Amino acid sequence: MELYGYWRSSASYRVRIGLNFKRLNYQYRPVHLLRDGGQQHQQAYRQLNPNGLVPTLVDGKTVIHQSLAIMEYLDETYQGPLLLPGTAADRAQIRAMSLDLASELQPLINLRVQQYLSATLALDDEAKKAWLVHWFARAFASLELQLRDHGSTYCYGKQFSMADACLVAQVYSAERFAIDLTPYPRLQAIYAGLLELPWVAAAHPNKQVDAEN
Ligand SMILES: N[C@@H](CCC(=O)N[C@@H](CS)C(=O)NCC(=O)O)C(=O)O
Repeated sequence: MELYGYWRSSASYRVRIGLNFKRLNYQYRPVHLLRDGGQQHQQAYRQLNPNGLVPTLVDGKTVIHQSLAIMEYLDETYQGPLLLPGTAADRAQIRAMSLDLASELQPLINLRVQQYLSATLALDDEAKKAWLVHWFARAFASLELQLRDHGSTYCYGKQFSMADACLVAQVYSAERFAIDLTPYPRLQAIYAGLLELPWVAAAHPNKQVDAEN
């Protein structure tokens, strides 16, 4: 398999965690989101991912975009520990938490949105920071309540799941943007524990071949 990604892309980070968790080997193909005007916009890459976003997974003739679709594909195609374990109700809860992070929050803080805020709406750095703080606070306040009801070591139940991959990647982004995490003690505790897991540690942005630390 080949994974097209970018070291500090949260969506790529989620999938790296998922691949490592399932102990699947893959070739990592870096796509630099800033260099050359953004390599995600180049024609050759757009043929793999019409959205011009990372990640994209190539598995033989199968090409998949959207990190959550990729992780569900891995679960349904390859043996090993499940990213969506449990009953239908458990899996629905795991999907709901994952979507809260990957589909409600992350698009609002994505590079192309940040670029639009600056270039088209002419927002300055202070206004852009206020935008980030607002959307992170709404999403993380909701997540903190869900973790109170469903989480302990992990986001949901007693097993690692796709929701944990999403949490790690989104909290990493929050740290990058210097978001205050003190109102979310459960989130912080679960995040700290997850970072110790070997399949999470190996997926960290700083450990990727394209990292620019
Ligand atoms: N919903 C998509 C989001 C993908 C996405 O937003 N990727 C970002 C990096 S985290 C990206 O490629 N941004 C490039 C850009 O905005 O031009 C997924 O989960 O795969």
